[in-house]
Amino acid sequence: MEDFYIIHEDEVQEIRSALEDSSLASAAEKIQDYINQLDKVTLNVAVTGESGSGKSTFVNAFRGIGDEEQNSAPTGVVETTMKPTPYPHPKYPNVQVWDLPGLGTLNFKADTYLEQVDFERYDFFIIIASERFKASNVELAMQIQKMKKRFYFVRSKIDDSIRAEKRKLTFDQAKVLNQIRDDCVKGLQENGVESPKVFLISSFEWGCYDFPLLEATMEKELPKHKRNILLLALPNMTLEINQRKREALQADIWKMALLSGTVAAVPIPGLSVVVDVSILVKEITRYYKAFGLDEESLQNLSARTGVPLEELKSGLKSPLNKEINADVVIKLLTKAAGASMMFVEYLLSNVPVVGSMAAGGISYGTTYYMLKNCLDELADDSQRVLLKAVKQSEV
Ligand SMILES: Nc1nc2c(ncn2[C@@H]2O[C@H](COP(=O)(O)OP(=O)(O)OP(=O)(O)O)[C@@H](O)[C@H]2O)c(=O)[nH]1
Ligand SMILES: [Mg+2]
Repeated sequence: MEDFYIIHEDEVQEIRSALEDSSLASAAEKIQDYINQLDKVTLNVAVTGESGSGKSTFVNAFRGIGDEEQNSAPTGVVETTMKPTPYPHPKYPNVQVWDLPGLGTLNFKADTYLEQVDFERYDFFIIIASERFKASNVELAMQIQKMKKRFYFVRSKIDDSIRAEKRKLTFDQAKVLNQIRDDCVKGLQENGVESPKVFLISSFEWGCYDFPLLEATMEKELPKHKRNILLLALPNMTLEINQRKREALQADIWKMALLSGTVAAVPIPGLSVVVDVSILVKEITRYYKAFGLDEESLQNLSARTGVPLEELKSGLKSPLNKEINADVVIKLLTKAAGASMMFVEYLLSNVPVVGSMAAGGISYGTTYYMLKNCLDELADDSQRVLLKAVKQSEV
């Protein structure tokens, strides 16, 4: 059987323990709680650093939008922000990126600065410098540490530094990046940070340099229940993020299949499937949102990469890009019912507890199979769009 059909062992264990220790109804209730919580998880990211270092530009890039849109943080030669300003993510409003006043603006003293910006509120801090890190950056980092919060040193505007160095005949990108990194690390060490890590990024070339590493590090260091929201909210700028989004969403499929087959499930005429279609519509919409396939996200991607919108859209193959509603889901279930027989058999033999479920293993298997197909279709579309964006903008 293809890999496609195989459920991961962890997942089988999770399904077993959800169903074996309790009734189907209470397993469904637990899943419902989990889903309700998903909607409530908040993430507050603080962006700080010297004036002009690129804080506001970073805030916008983080949310996948440009610098000149309606809800963008103002960038460039503008009056510096005097108080912490929240910028909600356009699609995940529970994710807020806070543009903090630059160090130096509030008559900065590291100990009072954190009080002034309400440090308790943030999950972690990004400290940005566009040159070497100064003593004030370090002082702030130490205070943040004392408050038991995390921070990341980010050296911005790497594209600028690379462009300047490119004029030299002996240009070697890896070498230049190492020099910048070493210089930042040295500056931090001189100010008393023991083994500093510095991420080199460009807010204009979000998928390049150390951004993927920064993303992976932030995610790893967040508490478990906050990891997915960070991952799903991030702009789809690298194949790696795309793949990890796919995995994170896939890990929820069994829960959605189980839930949709219990609480408010009704028989679908002509099918041996009992399901609550609205849960499935919501879940597939969640995929669509996470992969940035909507018009607005594609427009933003086009603006950022300079690849024409139509060119990006030519990567969209799934009919789900046109509409996701109850009729569409019922059609997909009908299709899946015909094609999922082998999968259902596999499922029943590997996860026997599913077979004894009140709503029946067939319903569960069909729904699982259908969601997995939708997820793969949308993830593949998003991957194709991303490859077009990357390929063309590099030329
Ligand atoms: N090339 C390049 N320019 C950048 C980058 N990030 C910011 N800039 C530019 O640097 C300038 C200052 O950026 P802002 O984001 O406004 O900086 P800020 O830290 O918010 O500034 P204040 O709010 O005044 O403290 C703007 O002209 C940006 O376009 C980057 O990654 N690459
Ligand atoms: Mg600013």
